[in-house]
Amino acid sequence: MQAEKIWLDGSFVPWDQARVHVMTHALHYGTSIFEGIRAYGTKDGGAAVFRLQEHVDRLFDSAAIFRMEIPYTREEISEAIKETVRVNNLKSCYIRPLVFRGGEKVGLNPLDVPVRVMVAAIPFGAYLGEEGLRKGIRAKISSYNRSYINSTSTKAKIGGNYVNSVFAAMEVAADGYDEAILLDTNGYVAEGPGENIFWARRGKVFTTPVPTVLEGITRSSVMTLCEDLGYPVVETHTTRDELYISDEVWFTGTAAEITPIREIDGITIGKGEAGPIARALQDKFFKVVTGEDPAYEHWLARI
Ligand code: PPE
Repeated sequence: MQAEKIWLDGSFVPWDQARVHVMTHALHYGTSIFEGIRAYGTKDGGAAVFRLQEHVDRLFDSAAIFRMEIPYTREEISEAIKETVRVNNLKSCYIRPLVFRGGEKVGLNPLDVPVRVMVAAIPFGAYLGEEGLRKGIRAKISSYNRSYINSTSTKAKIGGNYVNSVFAAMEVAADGYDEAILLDTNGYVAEGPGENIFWARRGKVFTTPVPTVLEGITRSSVMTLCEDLGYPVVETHTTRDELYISDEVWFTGTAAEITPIREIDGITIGKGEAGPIARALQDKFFKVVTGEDPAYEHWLARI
């Protein structure tokens, strides 16, 4: 996991020199916001960032929620993202912009701590494994709940929020599962540690409503692609047992892309393999992101 250069506070530095002080506020208190973005190699030999504008907009939304002022414009950040892919000679990759309270301070109020910005891009394969992408993964409901809506913020991708995800991920990994599913504080299904969740039952497709989960950009893309395939998606709350008896369940996320779930809590979902809707969605999604579907060219920022 390494690339040549990282964009840090407005210019490129060698990977090894992109360093911070150990007393950095964000390191102690999770006072950062970030994005996860993917670029894909396209069929014409180039590369394109998937839904760049939406990711940059969400980064600025996260900053507003977390009272951080990003010292660059949206255009400058978009350009930095594309340039980071270019200078590292990457095509398919994962891009991580991070905005953090970069000054040294002990004390919780960060409003006087300087904001720093970095963009890294790294080669990246299937988040939950190639086999997981193809055949489906084994998930487990975590005993940790997704943080209550007023504990932090569900709309913002705040570094500190992810401790909740890390607890769930560690717990189910220790039990031998590939990924966690978190319930919300009312006991309804919320999302994965870094993924939204969809399920299909009796020919209808569902996903959880956004107030309790991150408003995923892959989620919204998949909702559109689902509609194209003739399955308008219903946003609703559900219980863990409805997942058990669904025909298909899958995760969506920038990192996870569209990852089928073939087992939950030891119970086989559907036929225990990637189901037909998930497979059709994957097929369409990978065509879209690699520029093979002209109808969705507007989702791509060519590099
Ligand atoms: N929910 C959560 C909690 C979440 O972190 C993500 C993204 C999603 C849903 C899906 O959102 P979107 O990427 O816009 O479709 N998780 C990022 C971080 C993963 C990581 O391990 O780091 C990601 O997929 O990039």
